[in-house]
Amino acid sequence: MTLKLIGIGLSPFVRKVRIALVEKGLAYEHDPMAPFGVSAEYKRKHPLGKIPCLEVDGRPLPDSSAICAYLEKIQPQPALYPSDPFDYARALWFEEFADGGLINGAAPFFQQRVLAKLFFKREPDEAAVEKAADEILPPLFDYLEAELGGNDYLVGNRFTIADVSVGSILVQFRHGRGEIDAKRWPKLEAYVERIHARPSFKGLIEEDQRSLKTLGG
Ligand SMILES: N[C@@H](CCC(=O)N[C@@H](CS)C(=O)NCC(=O)O)C(=O)O
Repeated sequence: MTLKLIGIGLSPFVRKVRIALVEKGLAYEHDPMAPFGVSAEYKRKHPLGKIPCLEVDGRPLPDSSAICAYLEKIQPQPALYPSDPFDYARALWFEEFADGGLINGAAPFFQQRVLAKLFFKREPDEAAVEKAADEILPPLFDYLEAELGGNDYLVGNRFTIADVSVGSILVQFRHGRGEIDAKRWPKLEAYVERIHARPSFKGLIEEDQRSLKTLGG
């Protein structure tokens, strides 16, 4: 079976899939396509024109959540989804929390402070960053702080797709010089340090840093 992942590594959703691939020890080919002005041919694979898309023996499978669920079926160990029914559903919820909420607070940091300059040759809109920092992120960080409680991980106190999803979005935030106030969110800050230090995250974060340097960031 051949796996080919389409999508630039700087995307948090591509990173999420790559972390799952690394954690599971699955070999794959990588086409680092950026999601700007995508071709009609790509839209036949992913009708929303977004990244990532995984090709399995040439068959397209769009969307990071669908892809990660597929990877779990073909390579069940190490498991990224809990077996307990409630924890399983909570892990899925955190995927949605990351994709449908946290990304809206993290993306302005990356878009304004990294992409604006490197790809769009314009100055960052710091007001958009400030709005994300002051209005969007604090209630979401409060929620994560409370959900972590005394645990090292978000669900069932073991590393799951919840941590892959949330952690990958927070890589974006950090690439955009976002900082979690350790006085206000001490558990979240320690959690992000812990998750980002995992070899799967660390290797990809370092790869991002090299790409950003090459691009001139
Ligand atoms: N729910 C999707 C989100 C994918 C997504 O939003 N990808 C962004 C890049 S980070 C994208 O392709 N944006 C281009 C666009 O929306 O046209 C997933 O999990 O795969």
